[in-house]
Amino acid sequence: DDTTTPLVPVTVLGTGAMGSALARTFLDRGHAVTVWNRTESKAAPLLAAGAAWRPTPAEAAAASPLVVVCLLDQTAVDDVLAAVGGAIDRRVLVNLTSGSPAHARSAASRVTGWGGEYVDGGIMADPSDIGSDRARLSFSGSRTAYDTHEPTLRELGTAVYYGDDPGLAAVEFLAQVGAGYELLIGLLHTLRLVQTEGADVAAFAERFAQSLEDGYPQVVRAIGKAVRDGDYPPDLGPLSVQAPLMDDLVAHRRSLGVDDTRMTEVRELMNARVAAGHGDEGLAGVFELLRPEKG
Ligand code: FVH
Repeated sequence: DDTTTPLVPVTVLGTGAMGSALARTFLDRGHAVTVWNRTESKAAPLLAAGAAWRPTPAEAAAASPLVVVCLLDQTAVDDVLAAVGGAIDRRVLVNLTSGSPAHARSAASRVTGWGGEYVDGGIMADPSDIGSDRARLSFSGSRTAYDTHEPTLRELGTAVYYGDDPGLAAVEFLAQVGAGYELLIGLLHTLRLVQTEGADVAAFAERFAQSLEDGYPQVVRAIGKAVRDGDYPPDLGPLSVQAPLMDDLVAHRRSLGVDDTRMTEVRELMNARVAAGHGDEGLAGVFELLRPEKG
């Protein structure tokens, strides 16, 4: 019926794996889509699917009120922003390229300097997830621009807006991905231990995955609240009980020749907290010893 608001025309700058998935999703939802890519041939499938081509970033940006940028890295974004320049005037630029909070803030000031509005975003998904709720997107920056285009951006996956500071989406992305790698490097070292002891690494990984589903979520939530409040009740038990276990964990890895860097770090932090009189508190209290120091 003609009461529905007309779909926003969208320009996508960068049609690599992810940029193509974004453009195709907008096409599938019925938007008029304009694309530009440094290598024109890579945009061919999208043109065949109905997207319009513009030969320069500026002309492509001028074609739509909503301009989505998805390029390899921050250097690419800087190159393309320079080529867009004043063409972004009175338009919204949504940057979905992975990058640092500082870069998001500098890109935001460039875009607003040209009369545009800037929204930064992080995509936690593979290109094949785009268009489904398996794709998780974080956004930050101009609240009015986000509110205006939220319906369109939500077509890409589940979207969360973190606030006016354009750097907040990158903070969330780097924290989520960073916590994941901190966990997974520890898992990889532990799989080396499991294999060295002659056990089945895949079976162990299956059991560990189960324990991540069962026990860890409430520990993660409890630690978040404890750090927020600066109050550290026992979490995986009191530190006085946890700390002695560390000697076994470190010794076992050392006996197998398995890396014990992180386990030794945990032991030293726990022992320091116990020595400072916090043995009746939880592991979360180790937060007080981590750089940068508070205050
Ligand atoms: N792909 C994924 O699974 C991950 C999931 C999480 C989020 N990332 C981020 O998405 C950004 C783009 O990643 P991508 O997978 O699309 O990367 P490519 O397929 O390699 O496409 C890169 C595009 O960037 C263009 N490009 C590179 N350098 C420049 C430049 N100096 N000037 C202009 N464009 C440039 C490249 O153009 P071309 O090589 O086709 O000419 C592609 O369009 C990324 O931030 C991931 O961290 C994806």
